[in-house]
Amino acid sequence: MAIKVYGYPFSGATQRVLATLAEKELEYELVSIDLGTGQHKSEAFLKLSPFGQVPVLEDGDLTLFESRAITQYLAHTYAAKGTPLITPDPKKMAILSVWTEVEGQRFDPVASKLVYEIVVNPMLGQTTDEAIVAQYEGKLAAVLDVYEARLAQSKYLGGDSFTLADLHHLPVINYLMGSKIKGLFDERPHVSAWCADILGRPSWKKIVAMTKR
Ligand SMILES: N[C@@H](CCC(=O)N[C@@H](CS)C(=O)NCC(=O)O)C(=O)O
Repeated sequence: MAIKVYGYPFSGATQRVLATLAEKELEYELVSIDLGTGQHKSEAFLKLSPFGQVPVLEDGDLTLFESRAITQYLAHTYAAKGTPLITPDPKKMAILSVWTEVEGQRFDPVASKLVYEIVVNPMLGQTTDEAIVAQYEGKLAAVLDVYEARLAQSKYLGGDSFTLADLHHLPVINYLMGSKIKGLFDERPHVSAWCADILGRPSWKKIVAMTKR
């Protein structure tokens, strides 16, 4: 049975899963869930995703929610296909896991808050709270200082090659690059080079093109 993704093209979490499928060169069917009409809170969808959020992945008899759990499942299950987004070496995998945790625990809560204030609120006709933006800019700068030090020593966050630790950042960085927050990435040379590298991957360009249709 083909892989199915229930998602919304503008959802960063959905894009994270689609980018992984593209890197793994896997075919899939995208089932559109319209967040605008509240389809994600319907009784039918809550059976797949109990918190009423996209994305959901179905692969045969397995149903998963939480984008980062889905990317890990895909990377392990289809290890032999496409880009190896994880490593079989336990020590290298532990380091990679440190940086996937850093993305989820340190980067995402701060960076996503900025995406909501600067990108999503204006789209919904709501105002941006500049005090919150200033506060979270400071928090993101502190996280990016750690990234700058890491990337001065390692080409990618998780190690020598592109892995899930880098991929998980793509949707949120892509949104912030179109905003005034771009400067925080640009002023750190190693972070800036890393962003250009990962955003320039053909797999990611495919996802961006899809959301512009
Ligand atoms: N931790 C979840 C977050 C998923 C998430 O926040 N999805 C958003 C779209 S990006 C959503 O469905 N929002 C609708 C809602 O929460 O009601 C994941 O990574 O999958």
